[in-house]
Amino acid sequence: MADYTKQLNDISELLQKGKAKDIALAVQQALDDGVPAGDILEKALIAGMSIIGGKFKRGEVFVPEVLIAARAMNKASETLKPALIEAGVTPVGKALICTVKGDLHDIGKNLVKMMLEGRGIEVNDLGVDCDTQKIVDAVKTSGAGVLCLSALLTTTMMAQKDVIDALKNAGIRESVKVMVGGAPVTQGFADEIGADAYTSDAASAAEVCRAFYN
Ligand code: B1M
Repeated sequence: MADYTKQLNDISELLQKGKAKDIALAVQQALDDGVPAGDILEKALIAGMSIIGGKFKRGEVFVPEVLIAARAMNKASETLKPALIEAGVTPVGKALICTVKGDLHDIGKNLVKMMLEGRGIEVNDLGVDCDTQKIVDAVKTSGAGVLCLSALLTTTMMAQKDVIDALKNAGIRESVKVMVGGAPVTQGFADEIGADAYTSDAASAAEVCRAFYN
């Protein structure tokens, strides 16, 4: 069997350095050379994103580096997508994400989204200032297994509780795992409102979310 280790490592490096243009070319070259699309996804892209996630968690890289790595990930994914579809490589699961009602902060949410995608999870982004009923409707129709709620304001974190209560009232609370996060949110608050998980950062959110699909 051919050894594509160097090519996969090079792609992972390009991702970590955020080289969006170069990574698209490298992924195309790897595909042309016969590297399986699933290996490029798992062993180069997701592996690279996990490394960045770990560094972010340890304070070794910061938001800008994560954002440019994520941009490179998106570029590489675009190139890879047709081959993945052809190879029948499907995401491990689907998640919904949004910033809750009244809250316009989206940088943290976007980071969480990118980290989830980097772990092979398909993410449907409902945006910011997201109406509670819209979230409930999306849970009903999307088939997502995990719902990720972000809140950055002490005045909006209660909207995370509103969503959980609305899911209960709609009789669909058990159909989805609810993850909460954002600067003012704590484990104690998450427990109080009946969330399934709280994480303080995007990399941990991706780890916990991925574990829900195992
Ligand atoms: Co606003 N803002 N802001 N703001 N803003 C804060 C949050 C604030 C702490 C600033 C301050 O006063 N020191 C303060 C909140 C105070 C409070 O509630 N206790 C505040 C305020 C008051 C406001 C306004 C009310 C200001 C005003 O208009 N008077 C207003 C509210 C608007 C609204 O939402 N309705 C407002 C507006 C804005 C801007 C639009 C100018 C801008 C947002 C731009 C944007 O997001 N596109 C903004 C910004 C940039 C900030 C600060 C400076 C930075 C937030 C940020 O992006 N951090 C912020 C002060 C600060 O945090 N230092 C502040 C970087 C980001 C990567 O971190 O979002 O925490 P964060 O995400 C982290 C984790 O929390 C976690 O992972 C991420 C990375 O690891 N995480 C999750 C997030 N979601 C998660 C979900 C998960 C798990 C983890 O699972 C589902």
